[in-house]
Amino acid sequence: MVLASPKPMRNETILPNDLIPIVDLKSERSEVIKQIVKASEEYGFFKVINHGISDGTIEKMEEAGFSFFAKPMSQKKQAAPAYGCKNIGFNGDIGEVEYLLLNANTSSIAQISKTISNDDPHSNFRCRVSEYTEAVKEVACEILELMAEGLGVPDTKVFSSLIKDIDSDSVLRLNHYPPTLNKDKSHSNNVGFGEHSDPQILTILRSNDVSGLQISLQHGLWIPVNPDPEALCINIGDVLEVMTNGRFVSVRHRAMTNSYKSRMSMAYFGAPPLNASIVAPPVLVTPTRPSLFRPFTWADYKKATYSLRLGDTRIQLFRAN
Ligand code: GA4
Repeated sequence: MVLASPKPMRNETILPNDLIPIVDLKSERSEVIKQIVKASEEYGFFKVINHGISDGTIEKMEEAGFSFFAKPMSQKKQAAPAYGCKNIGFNGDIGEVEYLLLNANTSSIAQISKTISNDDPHSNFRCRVSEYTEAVKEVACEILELMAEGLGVPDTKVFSSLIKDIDSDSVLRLNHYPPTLNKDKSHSNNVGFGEHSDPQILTILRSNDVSGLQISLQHGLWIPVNPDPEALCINIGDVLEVMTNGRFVSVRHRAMTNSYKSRMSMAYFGAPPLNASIVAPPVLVTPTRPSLFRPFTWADYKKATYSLRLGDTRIQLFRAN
C-alpha cells in the first residue's frame, strides 16, 4: 500500500527532515551538552537516543493507550474531562484527534485510572502510566541539568527542581489520530493538532511508527519529523524560553494525520508548580542582555494560555516593557 504523506498547505515549504539534530545521550558529556545547547538555541527541538528508558516501559504504555482508544465511545466518554475528542482547549480549536490528558502526579493518575479500568485499583493502566511518567520525568531532569550546565548556570538544578517538585503541574497527554481518508477516498481535514508552542518547560514526545509531527523554523517553513522507535523528541516550551532569557526558543509545531494509519503520540509536559516564579537565573541577565520578560508565576501563564487560542503566541504578553 502506498502511504500518502501529509500535503503541504498552501504557501508552505516542507524542508528535508535530516536537518533535525539527534543527540546521543551516551556520548561524551561535554559533547552532549554542546549539542543540546546548540539545538535548543537554533531549533528549540531535537531528538535523543540512548535515553535509558526500556522498550518494555514504552511498549506497555503504548499498548495501554491503544487499548483505551479502541474502547467504545460511550466508555471513553466516562473518562471526560480527561478524555476529549476533536475539541482542543476551551476557545473553539478543533483537530482530527482524540486524547487523554492526565495530570502527572500520582494521586490524579490513580483517580482517573479507576474510571478507565472500571474501578480496579490495581489495574495495569495505573501502573503503566506511573512507570512511564516516572521514566520520562527522569530523562527530562537529566536534559534540563545538562542545559543549565551548558548555559553556565551555577545551580544546575534550577530548571529540573521545578518539575521534580511534588506540586509540579506536569501533564501526560496521549493523542490518537485516526486515519483521515474518507470512504469516498477524499481527504477530510488532515490537521490533527494545529500549530502551537508548548507552554511548559520541556516536552518529551514519543510516537508510534507513523509520521505526522512537523516543526516550524519560521512561519511557513515546516520540517517533518520522521518517527524513530529509538528516539524521544524534545521540545523547548515557553517557560524555558523565559527562564533562559530568550537563549532557547520554544518551537512551534503541529501534527498532521495519516490517510491510512492510526498515529498515537505520548507527550509528557514538564511544568512548574502553580505558584512558582518564572524568572531567569541572574547569570543569564546581564547589562548587555537585560531581562526580556517581566516576572510572573506559572499560574499567571497558564491562565493566559487557556484564555487564548491554540496558535496564539502568548509569550508576547509577558515581555518586559
Ligand atoms: C498545547 C500543549 C499541551 O497539549 C496542552 C494543550 C492545552 C489543552 O489541550 O488543553 C491547550 C494548548 C496546549 C495551548 C493553548 C490552549 C491550552 C489547548 C489550548 C487551546 C495540554 C497545554 O498545556 O497547552
